[in-house]
Amino acid sequence: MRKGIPKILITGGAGFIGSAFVRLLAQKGVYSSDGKSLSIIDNLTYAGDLKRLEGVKGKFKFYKTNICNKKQIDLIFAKERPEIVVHFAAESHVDRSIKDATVFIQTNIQGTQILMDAARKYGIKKFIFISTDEVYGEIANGQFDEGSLIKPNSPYAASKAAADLLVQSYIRTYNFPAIIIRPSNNYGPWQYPEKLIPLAILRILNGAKVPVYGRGLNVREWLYVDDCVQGILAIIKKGKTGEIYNLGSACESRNIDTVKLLLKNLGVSSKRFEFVKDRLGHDLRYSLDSRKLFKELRFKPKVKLAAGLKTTVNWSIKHQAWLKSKLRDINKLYK
Ligand code: NAD
Ligand code: TDX
Repeated sequence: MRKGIPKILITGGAGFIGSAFVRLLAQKGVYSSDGKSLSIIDNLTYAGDLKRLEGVKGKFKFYKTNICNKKQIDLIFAKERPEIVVHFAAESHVDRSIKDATVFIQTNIQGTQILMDAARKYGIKKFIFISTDEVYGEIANGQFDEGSLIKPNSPYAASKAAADLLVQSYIRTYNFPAIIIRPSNNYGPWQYPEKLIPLAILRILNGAKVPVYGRGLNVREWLYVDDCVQGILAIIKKGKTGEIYNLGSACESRNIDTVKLLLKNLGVSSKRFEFVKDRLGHDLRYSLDSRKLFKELRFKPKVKLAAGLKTTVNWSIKHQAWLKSKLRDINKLYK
């Protein structure tokens, strides 16, 4: 390891946000060029894809391992002796959790416990848990701050909330040096096209319509993925262990407006959507009060929704072969 560079272990580094974080570290040179101080654990589920890391090949060690495999995780920690763990790995899609919650309970809850136990055993300095705004549940007016009650509504959100609480219990019980980050809805290049924005783009590229749940009145706070990973890095550098940080963008938008903006960027008719059956238990609105991050750590996301969508559409058109390669899986999910 090069002097001054901490050994970092990233779980879920082949996923959408995890890979953006790895690319950011590469860009900032926050690891040694021999690839010895950065390791990734990812078992490459349907959502994992090493294509996202092709631009930074050779800069990291890769372990294709399930975070629920206690024995393997212990061996990796014994070998790598990481100082910082950034834990992204999760089952991340609400609609899949509504179909079957089993793997969500295993990966999101048990996987987090196994990682934390290994981190304790091998004396980790910082454990960053990537939670979500969904742990708070929905809010019609106002915003959630870090002290708000946790009241998740979907099986996905409940599994993340359980893990979030487990991390809090380790902080209290063992003085475990964890930081919890709760980002809002991410979007941007390389997102798996099961989520609203890349799914909408994929449907249009295939000559179909965008499915909008219910009447499209649900509100999400959209955070461009590059802003998200820069925020995470700022929190790793300046945040306090034992603390929770909301990471939102203040860019709220109703789904119908988000879809119409996308259609405009794609240069197709604003009518290329259809209202479809609503999601079960669909959360109406997420909204984060991120002043703790903005003021205490002086980090603020930069990319506004209109600009972020434009970049995402341009990237998607260039990478449509990648998006279309997921079509069969998406058609199975949404049949
Ligand atoms: P993703 O689904 O794109 O990626 C998840 C990655 O984890 C994949 O590479 C997958 O192969 C890996 N993985 C899944 N189960 C695993 C297991 N058992 N063992 C090892 N690896 C496993 O997810 P994402 O959108 O990049 O989200 C990353 C994290 O951020 C998640 O914890 C998610 O809950 C959280 N989050 C996501 C968003 C969002 O809008 N996408 C918002 C807030 C928080
Ligand atoms: O086809 C669709 N039509 C539609 O109207 C899909 C897939 C979604 N929607 C709606 C549901 C939501 O109101 O769009 C909104 C966004 O949906 P998703 O992209 O599935 O995201 P969401 O359910 O809000 O959860 C996301 O944000 C928090 C991520 O998937 C989570 O991983 C993260 O924790």
